[in-house]
Formats: sequence, structure tokens, C-alpha cells
Amino acid sequence: MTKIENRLFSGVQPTGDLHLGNYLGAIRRFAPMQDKFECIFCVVDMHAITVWQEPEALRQKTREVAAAYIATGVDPERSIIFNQSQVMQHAELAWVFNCVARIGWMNRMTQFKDKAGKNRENASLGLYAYPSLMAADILVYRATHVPVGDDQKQHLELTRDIAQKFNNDFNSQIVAEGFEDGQFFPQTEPLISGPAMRIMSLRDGSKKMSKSDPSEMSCIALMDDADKIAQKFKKAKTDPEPLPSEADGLDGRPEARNLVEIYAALSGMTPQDVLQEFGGQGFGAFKPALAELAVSKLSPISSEISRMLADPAELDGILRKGGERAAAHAEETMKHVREIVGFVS
Ligand code: AQP
Repeated sequence: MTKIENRLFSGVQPTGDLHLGNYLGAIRRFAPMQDKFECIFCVVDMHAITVWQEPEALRQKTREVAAAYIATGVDPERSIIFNQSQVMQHAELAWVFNCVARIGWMNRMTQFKDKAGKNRENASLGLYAYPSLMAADILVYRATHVPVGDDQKQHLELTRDIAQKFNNDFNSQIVAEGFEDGQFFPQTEPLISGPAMRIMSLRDGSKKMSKSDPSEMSCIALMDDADKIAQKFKKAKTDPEPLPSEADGLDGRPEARNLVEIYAALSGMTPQDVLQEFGGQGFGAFKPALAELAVSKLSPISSEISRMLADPAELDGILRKGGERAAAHAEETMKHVREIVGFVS
């Protein structure tokens, strides 16, 4: 098996309406990566069902995420676009990893604590084991790089720990299988391109913008029309002070900072440049400018997504073809894993 030098894996869950945070923090960074890496972009529907999803909505949202990848410039011929459940090797490797990872490691995962909330006993077992499936998503392709947001850093660390423990536990079998250095799974590197983006809720500057937030007004959805975008920014929580002229002046003003950072990310300016332009002005002037900018950037993408969603058979065909290409890579890994672990095949 040839050594993989430059393979990138990333995924988005089809759990609800894609929002500005998913776009700025993840999806818009995908297309440029195609120039540097062999890219595998997954719609992680098996992760999505760790919390309840209406089956028909899951199918629709899976197509919407795939369409968003393509609408933002990912080329399904050049890169692989597929949904996770089409490649059963993800689940197979996740089981092996469930037996490699330690319960103590899982107990430290903060995202489980956040997502399970107070009613932990009632969370699904899948939600608890989520990081082990994520490790399998990455390592079944022996991906060398994963773009990670702030919130996923801990899971990538766990992926590296699982890879290392697998390599140690099965060292002699790995060497016997022809991997002389004993490094069957790589130490996947985080890829931080540009400043880490964390877009916050429009209703609460201390909470991240999230698909599963019950308040519709907290989120700019990628598919929102111009009126809705304007209305959501208009109603966004702020404070009564005008915008400062220096970035330091945003300290202690999380909602103002969030809006300035959104403007900066959408326009390609720094927050300091944005404040140079808008410092001293109130939100009555800034919010409409922000809405206009957001509409000009998002509406070509949402139109393209709508056009693609009108032909689900075409999208399903792209996902199926991507699934076949992904499965060929995944099977190559799993053939060795089964031998290494001692399964009769
Ligand atoms: N608010 C955000 N700011 C910046 N980046 C964000 N991402 C999510 N929210 C923000 C990034 O989007 C990618 C895909 O996320 P995901 O769907 O796999 O899961 P998530 O991070 O759990 O996203 P949500 O919107 O919060 O979904 P739910 O509510 O279903 O949990 C990731 O790269 C993430 O960093």
C-alpha cells in the first residue's frame, strides 16, 4: 500500500439548516484546499443520528449539505463528495476503535457534556461514542490533514491518541503486514487556514451559532432570503454604545464583536479595518450595511443550492459515485486492519 502524503478529510452533519457559522468556519474553506490536497468531503449522516432526526428531513439535509459543498466550489470530479452511511467501513473501523479507546478518554470529551446537557443518562450511546466514529472517518482514509475549528480540536487529539494506541497495541502484526516502521495509522495534523472563526449566536454573544439552537433568530441560515437576513441582523442583540474605532474597544462587548467579525470575514477585511470604516457609528447604520454585504455573498450560493435541490436524482448520483470512490480507499485500509486485528476473512 503506498504511503499517503497529502490527503484531507472533512465533514459536516446534516442536522438542520446550514448557517453562516458553518459557511465561514468550514465550508467556504473547502474549495481552496483542492489545490493543495487530495480532498474527501463527507456529509456525516451517521453522526447526525446520534441525536434524533426526522428520517425525511435527514435525507433532504444530506442533499443540502452536498449541494452547499458544490455551490461553494468543490468539484465532485476532482474531490470525493459522499455521505458517510454509504461507506460501511466507517462503522466497521469505529467498532475496532471502540475497543482501542479507553472509557476515561471519552469521559473527558467536552462536546459530549455540552450536547448531552443535564440529562446525560438519556443521551444515546452513539453520542457518547461520537469521537470514536470521527476517528474512524479520518483514519479509514489514513488522512494526513483535517481542517479543524476550535470546537473539534479535542476530538482530533483523541484521533491521534487512538491511532497511536492502535499502532502500539498491534505493532508486531503491523510490521508483519509489511509496514516496517509500525506506523499503520498516521498522526493526522490539524489544518488551521486563516484565523480560527467562531461565529456566535445573534441572540447571545457567548453561545456559538448552532443548527440545533431552538431560536430561529439566533442564526443566519445559508438559505435565508434577503428580507430574512435583514430582519435577523436588525433584531440581533447589541448594546446601546456606538462602534469603537479600535479593536480593543470591543472587549466586554461580545455581540458587537461578533457582528464586526462577521463583517470582516465576509468582506475579507480585518476587524480593525471594519472599525476604521464604521467606528463612531451606531448599529442603526452598521446592521443594514452588514445585511447588504451578507446578502451579496450568500445569495449566489443559496440560488445555486436551490437549483441543485430541484434535481435530487442528480445529487444522489453524485453522492453514490463519490461513495464508490471513497469505499475503494476505505476497503484498502480495512483489508489490512482485519488481518492486523486477527479477524478471519
Ligand atoms: N458557530 C460556528 N462558527 C464557526 N464554525 C462553526 N462550525 C459550526 N458552527 C460554527 C463549523 O462547521 C463545521 C460543521 O459543523 P457540524 O455540522 O459537523 O457540527 P457542529 O460543529 O456541531 O455544528 P452546529 O451547527 O453546532 O450543529 P449542531 O447544532 O447540530 O451541533 C465544523 O467544522 C464546525 O467547526
